[in-house]
Amino acid sequence: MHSDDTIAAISTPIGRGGIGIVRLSGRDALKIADRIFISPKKKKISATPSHRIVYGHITEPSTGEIIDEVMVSIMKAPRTYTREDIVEINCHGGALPLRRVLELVIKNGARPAGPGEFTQRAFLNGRLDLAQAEAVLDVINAMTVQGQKAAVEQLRGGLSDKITAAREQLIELTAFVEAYIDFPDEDIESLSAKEMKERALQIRDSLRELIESSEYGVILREGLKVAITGRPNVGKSSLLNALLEHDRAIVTEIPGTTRDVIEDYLNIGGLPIRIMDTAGIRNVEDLAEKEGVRRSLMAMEEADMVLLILDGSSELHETDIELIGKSKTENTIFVINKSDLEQKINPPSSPFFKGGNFVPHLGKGGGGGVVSISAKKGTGLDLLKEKIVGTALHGKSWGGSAAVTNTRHVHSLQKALASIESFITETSGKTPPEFLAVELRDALDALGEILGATTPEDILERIFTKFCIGK
Ligand SMILES: Nc1nc2c(ncn2[C@@H]2O[C@H](COP(=O)(O)OP(=O)(O)OP(=O)(O)O)[C@@H](O)[C@H]2O)c(=O)[nH]1
Ligand SMILES: [Mg+2]
Repeated sequence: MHSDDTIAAISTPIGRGGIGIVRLSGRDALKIADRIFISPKKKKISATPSHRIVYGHITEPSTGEIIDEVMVSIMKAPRTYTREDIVEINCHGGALPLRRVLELVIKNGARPAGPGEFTQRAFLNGRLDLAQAEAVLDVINAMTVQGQKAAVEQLRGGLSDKITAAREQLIELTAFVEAYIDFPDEDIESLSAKEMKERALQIRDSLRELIESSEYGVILREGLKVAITGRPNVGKSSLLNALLEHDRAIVTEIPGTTRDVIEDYLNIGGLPIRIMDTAGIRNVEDLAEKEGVRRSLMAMEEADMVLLILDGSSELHETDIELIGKSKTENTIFVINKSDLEQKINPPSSPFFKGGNFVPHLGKGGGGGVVSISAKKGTGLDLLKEKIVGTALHGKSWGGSAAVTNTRHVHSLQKALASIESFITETSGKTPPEFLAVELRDALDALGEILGATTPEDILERIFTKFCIGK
């Protein structure tokens, strides 16, 4: 059993703001607040009805010193975030008033909350299931409106409802299979093998649909890492600036301008993109540039997608050919820059393509294909953005929302799907019902992990420690 001792934390970001909140939750939250709060009419917090906000002063009881003028929100169990008594002290939003009020509540019996401990209590007390608890953090961390919408829907219980529905279908199916094990010769209401299979197929399809939605869902939540690479002076930094629509990176005509990886965020059609401009790749002696090249190669390795920039106004260089050879076909887009100048290399799709030296090296292009742009004039950028989204989603269309956004959920769904698929194969063979039931139980457990019903302790701990303190 988890404890219901009283935890406290500053729930707003540290810095200067209009207000800042010290939050208390637990058995003694009201009692502790009573010790340090004085209202003009000497009203006790514990005697105030729930879901009210009262005005007064936080006062050091031993000296009578007023620490801050505050509004205190009183929320009594069970209709609260944690299902425990909660008191929120709305202080002035400065580091000192908040820190001193927190110190005072701790001195008077509360203990500092760990990361995500309020939400963990909400989960342990049944206020939220695990998928909903995880969504709380996703709402806070969302990088695009679409990502935030998906998180709010998950917090509302949208995903949980779908998982619960699949679990209920599974439970029903398990009951039939188990009844068959227990009373094989009795004339009980039993589903024929064909009917069992049909039900299992339905469950399989709904799991598949959820897994499919995760293709873009996971990008929505985690963002897509895109590295811009190529040899020096091809226009990598110019492209970064053009995409961001401001001069983020230094651009000069001198090769070797960028030395370090420069990162920024970009929103392309609702997908959050972490875009990285890198040092131009070439053999150099200069130590700083050499390190830059090493980091470029690392960024290229780590990226989900690579934009390999080639300078269309010059012949393919040995380094270009080397980089083309190194690039992974499925996640590289070949970007031919400087289309405003006379072209020496052209993509096969270009009307200017004369079958020059381009074909043998690029062929049909990377998984993302070939796109011709001018970073300087801003032409071709819309097509490039389309290609980035298309490559990220493997050419599938996207409605802008996603039921599954979390890789942990994807893994559990895949486990459940594998079990259901084995069940389907085995119902067609001679597998004894005992074994069939095992497959269904495994699928049930895997889905239970998403909601927190069957999630191991260490995973639970890992989930909540990712939260900020005070949430
Ligand atoms: N005409 C033309 N020039 C361009 C274009 N894009 C970049 N340039 C020029 O090419 C030169 C190099 O551009 P950068 O963006 O610094 O190239 P880079 O690939 O970042 O170079 P390094 O950081 O040295 O690796 C600059 O003089 C740019 O103005 C383009 O589309 N057309
Ligand atoms: Mg550069």
